[in-house]
Amino acid sequence: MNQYRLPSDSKMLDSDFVFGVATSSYQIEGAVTEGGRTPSIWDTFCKVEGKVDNGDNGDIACDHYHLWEQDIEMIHSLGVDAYRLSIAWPRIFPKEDCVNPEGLAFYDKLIDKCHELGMKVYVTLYHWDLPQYLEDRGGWLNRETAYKFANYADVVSDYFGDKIDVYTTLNEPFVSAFLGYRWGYHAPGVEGDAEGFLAAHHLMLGHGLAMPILRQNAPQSKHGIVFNASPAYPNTDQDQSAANYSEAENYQWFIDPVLKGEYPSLVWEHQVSNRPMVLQGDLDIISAPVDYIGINYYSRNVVSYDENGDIKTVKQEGADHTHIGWEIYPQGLTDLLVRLKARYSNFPPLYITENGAAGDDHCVDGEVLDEQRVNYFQEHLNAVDTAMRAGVQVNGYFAWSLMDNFEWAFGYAQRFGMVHVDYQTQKRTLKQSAIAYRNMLVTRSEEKKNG
Ligand code: IFM
Repeated sequence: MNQYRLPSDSKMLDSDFVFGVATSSYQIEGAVTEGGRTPSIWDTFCKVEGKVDNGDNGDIACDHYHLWEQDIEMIHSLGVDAYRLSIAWPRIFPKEDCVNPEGLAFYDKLIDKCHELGMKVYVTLYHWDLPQYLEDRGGWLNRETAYKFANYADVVSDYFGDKIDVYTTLNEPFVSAFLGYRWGYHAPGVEGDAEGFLAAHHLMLGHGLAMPILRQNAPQSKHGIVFNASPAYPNTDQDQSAANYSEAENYQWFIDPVLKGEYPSLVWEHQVSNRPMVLQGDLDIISAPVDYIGINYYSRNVVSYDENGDIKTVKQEGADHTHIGWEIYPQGLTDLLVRLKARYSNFPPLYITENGAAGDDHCVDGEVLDEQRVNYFQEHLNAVDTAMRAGVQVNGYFAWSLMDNFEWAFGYAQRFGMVHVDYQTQKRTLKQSAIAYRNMLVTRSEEKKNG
């Protein structure tokens, strides 16, 4: 298949539906000691033995800090409407309360280039690279970090204003809080249920504090937040309540405070000894109106209870999995979108801000035949289309990721890119999945031109 196909009457082919690709700063930039940048929690975490596969780190990554211009041109060559990237907080504030003009200038020229080529820019302020000096004072366990985040959002949005088309406060607060401060798989590697919930609350508070500031500084831009979400399914008929709880912790804990101004009672009652300290007024701050919500979808969770009554995920042995071990389940994306619409009557405009598959890809004679990823994208595009036909309004779709990059605790062994990166030479090669995306987008724009 050299082109993804959508039914000709699909609303995804409308001219205002946004197609894009996504990346994040630590995963692609490298140049960790250049341009005035100081360490983030990921620089520190990568040095801890056993935390990242193969001892990998983001020191060089895709060297995007130096190759940004050719990368932006490559993104443009795919025919996308928008590029979703993140800003590295330690490039902007390398030291406490000290703004680094070089950091701002790096993103400024990159954003200018995107605009020059006709692409909109979606910028995430926090995609997990917390300055290490803030972690030294407790990181997201310290309420003060929420205020530091709001200040960082102020500086960035004051500088860029409406030049950034779409601002995202946080990417996947579930992952920052629970993988970083509850289970210890991600930086900073803290383990503890209460810590996880406290970090989650402070992240959400940071989001809420930033919202009015962003609106004030960039009144023409759109402002929102991005959540990862996995629908849950019971392994047996006895496991429905496990599935309900799994969804409550996985995404309702994060979305409910924004859209309902409360934490879901299922989790609140279950986690009595791990409840975060919620001060009066916090939920009003967190529930500030958002212009959109981004949803990142990769797979589903099939769950049951183990012998201790804890919820466990049950691997679907007969099913197809990607290289990272995640089940391929496109129906889950349709189900998720339909469930979100049913749960939140006030759900704002929605974007799929990430969707993609990890492969063990190889470049042979200049070609990367990533058939599984090609099928993955086609099936997930169909899944979005099906949800839209069921009445869910989706405004855009971003493939994760533009190019292979540093996949956190998995290092470079998991390749999520539509573009292959040779880490020895930094050569980029479009995989079949990118070619199929480009061909779909070229056809779409030709049809647009011909009315
Ligand atoms: O690579 C990550 C990304 O940083 C956040 N969402 C999930 C992706 C795949 O794990």
